[in-house]
Amino acid sequence: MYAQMVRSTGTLKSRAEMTPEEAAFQDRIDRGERIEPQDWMPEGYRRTLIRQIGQHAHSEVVGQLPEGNWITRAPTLERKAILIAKVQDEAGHGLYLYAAAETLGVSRDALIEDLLAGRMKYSSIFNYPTLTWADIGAIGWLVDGAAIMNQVPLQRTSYGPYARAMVRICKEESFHQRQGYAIMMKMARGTPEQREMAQDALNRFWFPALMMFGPSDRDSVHSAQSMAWRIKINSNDELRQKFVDQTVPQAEFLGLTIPDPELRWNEAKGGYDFSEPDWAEFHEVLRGNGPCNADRMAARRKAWDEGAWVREALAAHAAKRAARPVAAE
Ligand code: BYC
Repeated sequence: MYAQMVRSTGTLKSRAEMTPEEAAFQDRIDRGERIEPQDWMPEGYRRTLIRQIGQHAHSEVVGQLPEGNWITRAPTLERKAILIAKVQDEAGHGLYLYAAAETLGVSRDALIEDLLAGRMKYSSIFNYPTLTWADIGAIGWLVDGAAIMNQVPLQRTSYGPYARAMVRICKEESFHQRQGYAIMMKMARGTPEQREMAQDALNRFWFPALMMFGPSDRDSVHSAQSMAWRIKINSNDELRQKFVDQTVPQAEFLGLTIPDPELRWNEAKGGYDFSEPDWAEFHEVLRGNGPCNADRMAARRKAWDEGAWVREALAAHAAKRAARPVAAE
């Protein structure tokens, strides 16, 4: 119902083609006003938000799986406590985002059913395995780092509930990024074997992290309309470039090598030139053929099925309370 039906061809409606309501709405966006749930909005705006916020919520929840995999194997008690807190934060982010999506008139159950039926996506990055402890460092450093790059501008997105959810999420993401970088520092300054693990994690996560920003601008289906509506503030390539420019000096500080022979500083543009990710691999992962897609969906289905009795109990309790005479309250 949502994801696959919202297609922008990259051509936007001209002012002359807009209805008076659409033109007034666009004026509000252009003035930088926030849109709130009770306000009139074009159906495409509502559906685009449901798609993006819903996918974002799913990503947070599925994103618990690769890191949750290491909670029982964290090397120290302190690392275990930190990782548990981080994974719990991701569940919280999912909750804020599902709640923001619900303000658009869609239920959380419907969104989850769309995910489980393959009608909605989640971020490609979570279809890669976490093979060593260094991967937990690389995820915090690169994956949360990429997430922050994408989400800081979204604090200024046009839809109020989404923008407000982002404020809190970004605060927590910066802690996540730092804990990942702290793990990488420890590993990079450790034994030769630990250093090798850190480099190997960077080698495996670098290009998947670049894919998190979405296809290149020339292939992005939704960017033009989403940017006109300020659902997105920056294009996919702009954010990818900023991420590379920010991350290369961090890798240098660690003494690690970014696995890209084409990476070099471009004085004229004031940023790095770098290789694009393998877009064929990206599309394969989106089609469900990444290394962990089947495992991730199986885990989500199991959690949904095993939680059915909790949902039923909560619904029964709420119905009982609603039926109770007011005087008895
Ligand atoms: N993975 O027209 P485009 C986290 C899809 S979680 C999968 O450029 P758009 C974290 C896209 O959906 C981070 N699919 O799309 C959690 C579209 O397909 P549909 C999650 C992708 O929406 C736990 C098609 O490709 N962050 O931080 O304008 C632990 C064409 O793309 C991906 C968010 O969700 C991808 N990487 O731009 C640690 C941020 N890229 O929907 C960390 C909010 C593209 O037509 N979302 N697709 O079937 C966004 O900013 C935008 O949705 C995107 C894509 C930049 C991701």
